[in-house]
Amino acid sequence: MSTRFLRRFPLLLFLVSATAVSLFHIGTRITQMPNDVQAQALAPHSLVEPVAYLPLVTIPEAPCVYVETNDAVVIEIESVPAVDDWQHETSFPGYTGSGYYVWRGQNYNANPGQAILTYPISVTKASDYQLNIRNSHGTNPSLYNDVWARLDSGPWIKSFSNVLNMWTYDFNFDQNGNLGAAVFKDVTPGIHTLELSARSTGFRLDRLVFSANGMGQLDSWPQSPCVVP
Ligand SMILES: [Ca+2]
Repeated sequence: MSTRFLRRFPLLLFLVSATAVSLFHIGTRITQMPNDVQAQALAPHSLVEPVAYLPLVTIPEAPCVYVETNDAVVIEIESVPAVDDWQHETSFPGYTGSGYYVWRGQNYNANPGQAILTYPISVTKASDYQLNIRNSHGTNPSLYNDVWARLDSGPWIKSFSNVLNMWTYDFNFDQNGNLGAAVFKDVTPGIHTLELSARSTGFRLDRLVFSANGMGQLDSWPQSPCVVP
């Protein structure tokens, strides 16, 4: 198509020019790819390999031990991680600390050792020690009212309260039908492991007091320090 011919038809000249400009722009856009895409296209493959990250290394904290002060170890139940169907709740008012644990799993009336909460403790005095767990339960004074407890891998003991629908330190052992205060005999100075395992659905545990000779328990007693031995 000669220039002379196009000059005779201005509209045709315009259309040919516009088409040429458009093709130039398309070509320009293709060469103006984002820098990262160009880099992948142009750079040696090894330069765009993802960085190989080292796995995160977490150093486990040494477990701390709750140390007796003034003949008692005081621990909020929720101080240790909840396991299994132990639930951290706050809906039943009057708890101490940041809440309480309630067992929401099945009853384990005949098979202790399920869903164990573990409390390492340290005492300085050789003595009998009484365990009082601040607890509550609903429904019936003598139903859904217990938990298993043991010290240092000893026998699991059914531990119960008959106080209905209020927080109480009433806490007793049922040792094959012999009912009495929850006392561990002849505890020696040093580190011990107190464990609780699930028994009754709906039984709430708030805080525990482990005290020499059953000296008592008060909400105002501060939590014992937890010290890495
Ligand atoms: Ca609590």
